[in-house]
Amino acid sequence: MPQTLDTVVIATRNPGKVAELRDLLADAGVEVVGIDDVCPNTPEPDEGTVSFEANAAIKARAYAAATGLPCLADDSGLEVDALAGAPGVISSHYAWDGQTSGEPATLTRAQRDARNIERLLADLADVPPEQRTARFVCVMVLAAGDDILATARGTFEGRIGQPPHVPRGTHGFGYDPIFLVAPHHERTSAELTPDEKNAHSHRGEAARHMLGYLRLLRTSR
Ligand code: ITT
Repeated sequence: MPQTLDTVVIATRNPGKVAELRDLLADAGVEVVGIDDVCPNTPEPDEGTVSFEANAAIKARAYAAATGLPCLADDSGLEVDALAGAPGVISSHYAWDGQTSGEPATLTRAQRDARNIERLLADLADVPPEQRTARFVCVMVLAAGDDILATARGTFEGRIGQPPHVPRGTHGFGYDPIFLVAPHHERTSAELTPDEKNAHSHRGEAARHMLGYLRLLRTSR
């Protein structure tokens, strides 16, 4: 028998993401719960390095199996054209070439972000502004049991700035302080308010598509 979509588990331990998605999905009449609310001891599944879609599907299926509830997972990262799409799926551990084992265990999230930014700026040191085009990508996958019910993708276009003009801005996380938002490339995404970023970002776009799929799926069940 198909599961109802009255409650959806968000496959993240990041309370900020749960709150953000709870707001975005409220309009679909879905109750959104964090993985820690239903299954606090669920181990994190190993992600691969193939694609955002594959990683999000791995997480969504693993948590759907662990909780017995429909589960929504996201995977995201930064693609830089001059680096053939890198850092891509290894965005969160780019400074260590994607090797989580190479990262010192004592690093805070902010320190890890700073090391990734330093590495990316060094890799792009000789690349002129017009060739520094990049985009954030977010893929969300909704799974029930082993079935993938929906996949949604969002992108956020920009350019990687050059020192000493970047890093700058205090909002956001990750590569935001060096990402100059298209089309004007005047502000970094760390200089956008959270509402401005949500309105334009890869995660906001993917969430809005997913909201549409959830509404459709709920009316067809
Ligand atoms: P969880 O898996 O615990 O949710 P994470 O840090 O791995 O957190 P993501 O998979 O969503 O988060 O993103 C992977 C990396 O891509 C992230 O660590 C950042 O370096 C970068 N990234 C993704 N979205 C970003 C954004 O909106 N702004 C800046 N950097 C971002």
